Amino acid sequence: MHTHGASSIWRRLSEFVPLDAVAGEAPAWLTVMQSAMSAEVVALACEQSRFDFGEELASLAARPQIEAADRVATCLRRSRIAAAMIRPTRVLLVGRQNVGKSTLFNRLLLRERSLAGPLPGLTRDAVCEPVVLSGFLYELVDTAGDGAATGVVDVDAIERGRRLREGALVLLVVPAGVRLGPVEEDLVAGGAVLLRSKGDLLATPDPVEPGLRVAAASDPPQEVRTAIGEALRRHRGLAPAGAVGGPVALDSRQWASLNELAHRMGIEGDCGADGRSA
Ligand SMILES: Nc1nc2c(ncn2[C@@H]2O[C@H](COP(=O)(O)OP(=O)(O)OP(=O)(O)O)[C@@H](O)[C@H]2O)c(=O)[nH]1
Ligand SMILES: [Mg+2]
Repeated sequence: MHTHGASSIWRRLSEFVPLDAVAGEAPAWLTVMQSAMSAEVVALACEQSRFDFGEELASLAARPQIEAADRVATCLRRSRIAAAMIRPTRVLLVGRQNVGKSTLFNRLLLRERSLAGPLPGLTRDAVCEPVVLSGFLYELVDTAGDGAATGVVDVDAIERGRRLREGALVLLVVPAGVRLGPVEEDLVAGGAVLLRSKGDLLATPDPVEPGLRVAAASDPPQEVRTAIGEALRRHRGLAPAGAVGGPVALDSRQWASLNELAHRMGIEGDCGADGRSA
């Protein structure tokens, strides 16, 4: 929200969030609100402005472990949802040349960022852009297609694309009706999300073909965004984005305290200090 210094709007905002709490060091929820890229993150920041995370942890630490363990586990679960909203997870669009990766990339960004067209090997180097899908933040990467390196295709770019896959979520793009090759089978076995592109080209779509089917070139962009956002969310086992119903860790300091408490209680705190899921 841009208030452009309009004091009346700023005063109205205080009805939703306690702006008088802003004196001194900026609280974590305010930093989150200032950099919010989606309505879901604003809802989360508003909700968190009403909790005191430090107090919550202190009260949990003071309870007998048997009582506190459940609440710490719940706090971790909620904190992971919050982390996925405010810290980007890298998602790579991977697949053979000409399968429609860049077309899909542009639809998800709602602008023509990557060059797309019928010539195979058009994308020669990775292009990264932030995008919010279903309320969760991603760093979306359009990569050079896998295929025979010809004079047109830059082998180094293909290699750079492969390196970017380390630790990233892979969205494997295979046209509808096309059988998966061994490389693609391996990617799916390794946890890639399978996406069937060019769904409009199949006269009679196979209802049992695995993978989410889209026609990025012709489907309304919002439908494509929702379908892919929800597929990623389900794949990651995340509850819907937005307010989470209780205090959560929002920055690296809060995450470190939460992980330390979880560790002391013998609970799996599988998030790093930066809030990323392991
Ligand atoms: N019919 C149809 N054509 C599509 C669709 N999506 C992409 N295409 C076409 O497929 C061709 C290749 O699209 P790109 O998005 O450039 O494919 P790419 O996978 O990025 O290709 P490389 O960069 O070579 O790896 C273009 O002519 C697109 O218009 C679709 O949903 N339906
Ligand atoms: Mg491309």
